[in-house]
Amino acid sequence: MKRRMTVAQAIVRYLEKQCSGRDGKEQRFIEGVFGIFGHGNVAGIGQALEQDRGLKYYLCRNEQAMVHTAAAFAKANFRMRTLACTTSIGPGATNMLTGAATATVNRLPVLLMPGDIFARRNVAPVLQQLESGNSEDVSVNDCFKPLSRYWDRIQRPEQILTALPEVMRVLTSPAEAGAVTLCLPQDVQTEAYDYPEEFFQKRVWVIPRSRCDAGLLKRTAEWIRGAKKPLIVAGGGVLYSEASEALGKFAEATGIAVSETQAGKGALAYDHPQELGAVGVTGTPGANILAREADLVIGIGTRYSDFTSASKTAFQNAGVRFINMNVAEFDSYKHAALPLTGDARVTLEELLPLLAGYSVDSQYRHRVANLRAEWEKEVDRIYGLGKEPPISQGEVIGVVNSAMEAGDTMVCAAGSLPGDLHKLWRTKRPGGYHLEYGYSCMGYEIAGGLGVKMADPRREVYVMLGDGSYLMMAQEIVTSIQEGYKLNIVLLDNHGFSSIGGLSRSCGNEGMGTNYRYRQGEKYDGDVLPVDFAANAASLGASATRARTREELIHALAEARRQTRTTVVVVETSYEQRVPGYESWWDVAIAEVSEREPVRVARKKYEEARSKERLFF
Ligand SMILES: Cc1ncc(C[n+]2csc(CCOP(=O)(O)OP(=O)(O)O)c2C)c(N)n1
Ligand SMILES: [Mg+2]
Repeated sequence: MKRRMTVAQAIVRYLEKQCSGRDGKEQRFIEGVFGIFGHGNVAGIGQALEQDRGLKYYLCRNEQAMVHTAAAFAKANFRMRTLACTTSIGPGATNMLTGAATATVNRLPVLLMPGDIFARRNVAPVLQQLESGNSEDVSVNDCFKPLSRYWDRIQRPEQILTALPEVMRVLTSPAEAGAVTLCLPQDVQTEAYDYPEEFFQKRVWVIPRSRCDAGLLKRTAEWIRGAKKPLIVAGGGVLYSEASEALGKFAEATGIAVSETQAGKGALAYDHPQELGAVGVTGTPGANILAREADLVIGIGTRYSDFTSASKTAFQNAGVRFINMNVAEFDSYKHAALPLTGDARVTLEELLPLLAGYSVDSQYRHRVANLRAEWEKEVDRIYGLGKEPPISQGEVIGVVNSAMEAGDTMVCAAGSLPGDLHKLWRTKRPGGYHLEYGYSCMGYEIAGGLGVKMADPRREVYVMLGDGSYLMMAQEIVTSIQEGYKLNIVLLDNHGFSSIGGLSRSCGNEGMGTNYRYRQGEKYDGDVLPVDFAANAASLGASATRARTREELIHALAEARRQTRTTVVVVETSYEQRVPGYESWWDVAIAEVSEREPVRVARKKYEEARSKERLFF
C-alpha cells in the first residue's frame, strides 16, 4: 500500500507515530511542534500541520526561544520526550543556532527543521538566500553542522525514508542526544511522493539501560574497597537515567559522600545523610574539601566541565584515581578513568552487591555529618541576612525556596544566580532544580520555564532570572499566556550584570560595560536607567508586582501562587552583597601584561593558582 503525500505531510505523519520506551513505560516522543512561519515553511510544514492535527502546533515569539523551550521540555522529561521546531529559511533558521548549541552542549534532544533554499535552484537567489560564488550547495543552514548530533538536508522526497529513522535514533540515544537538524528546502517540502504505508506504523524507540563491562565492574569494586577517601560526583546523567533512588541506596549502604554538579543537583535530596551538595567552582566547603583530598572519585553521568573540576584544580590528592559511569564512552574515559560505559542506574544496582560488607570508616562518616551540619548553618545565615532594601540575592533565594512545594521546579540559567543557587538551593526531588549551565545562555530562563511547565502542567514552575537575562529574552511571557501555561517569574533587578562586573573586578579591572546606568562621558556611571520591569511584564499580559523587603516578597510569592496566569515579581537586589566562594577556583585568564597595577597583581595571583591545574594519566 502506498500513500501519496507531500514530504512535509509525511514528516508530520511519521513523527506522530514515534514513541520512546524504558522500564516498561511508553510515551509519544515528539509531543508537538513549535514554529514561526515564513515563505520557507508556511506552504510545506505549515500546510501539513494545519491539515494533520495529530501533531500539536504551538506558536512562539522567537525561534531561539522555542529551541530553549524544547530543550527544557526534554530535560524536564529526563530525555524521554521532546518537541520539534519549524522555521522559515534565513533569519528564522539562524535564530535557532544559539538554541541548537544550548541543547547539544547540554546533551538534550531537540528536533530542528529549518526551511532551506530551493533544491530546484532555478529561482535563486530567493529572498534571504546567502549566495556563494564557489558552490550552489551552500545555505545558512550549514552553520548548524557543528551544533548538531545529526544533520541532513532533504533534496528528494524519498530521502526521508532513510533520514527520519536516523533522526529518531540519534534523538533517543542517551549517548548521542543533542540537536538534530533536518533542513527542508522550501520546494521539496511541498513535493508529493508515494510513501509506503508501513513507514507510518507506530514505532517504539527503547532508550536502553546498557550495561558496562563485567570485568571492569569487578575491578571497580576492588578499587572502592581499597579507597580511604572516595567521593561521588553526581552529574546530569543520574537524573536522565532516573537513578536517584539507586544512588541514594548506594550512598547509604557504602557511606560514600555524594557531591553534585549543576546538572546533577537534586540527584539526592538536600537532607540525605550522604549529600554534600554542590561541587567545584560554585561548590560547598564540604564537597570541595573532600574532592581535594579524595583518593578515588566516582563520576556518575558527569562531563567534568571546568565548573565541576574547578578548572582541573579540584582533585589534588597525588594518587587520585577516577571511575566514570557514563552512557557516553567519550565521558567515561575522561581523567584517565576506569571507564564504566553504561547506564547509571543499572551500573549502580549491579555494583552494590559486589561491595557487600564494605563501608567507609566511622571517621569519614562523622566528617561528612559535621561538614553537612556546618553547611546547613551557613545556608541559614545567608537565607536570613536581613539586609535593608535592596535585599541580598541569597535571602531572595531562601524566600523563594521556602515558598515552593516539593513537586515544584525552579528554573535558571545565567548571571550570578546559578552559582548562588548551586550552593544554596535546598532541592527536594530530582528535577526540582533545573539549571541550564552547560551553555549558561542568557534568555533560556523564561523560554525554558515554559518547557518545564509543559512537561507537567500540574506543577508550579518558578523562573529566577536577572535583569540582564530578562532584557535579553522575555517575550515568551506572551506565549505562556496564550497557551495558558502559568509561570511564577522572580526577576532580580540589580541594574546590570553583577556577575560579570564582579568577575571584571576580580581580574583587576573596573567592571566596564556591566552597569545599566546613563552614560557620563567615557563611563556608564550616571543614574540608574529608568527601566520599569513590572510595567514591562504587565504590558505583555502578565500579572506583575514589585517587592522591596523580605515580607513584601513572601506576600508577593503567595499571591503569585494563587494566580492562574503568568506572574512576574520584581525584586531590587543589592549589586554588591555577594555569596562568597568556598574552597575553589576558576581559570579565567588574566592579561599577562598591563599598564594597570591591579591587573598585574591579579595576574600574579592567577599564575600561582594556575600552577595547581592537573592532568590525569
Ligand atoms: C547570551 C549570553 N550572552 C552573554 C553571556 C555572558 N554573561 C554571563 S552572565 C551575564 C550578565 C547577566 O546579567 P543579569 O541577568 O542581570 O544577572 P546578574 O549578573 O546581574 O546576576 C553575561 C553578560 C551569557 N551567559 N549569555
Ligand atoms: Mg543583573
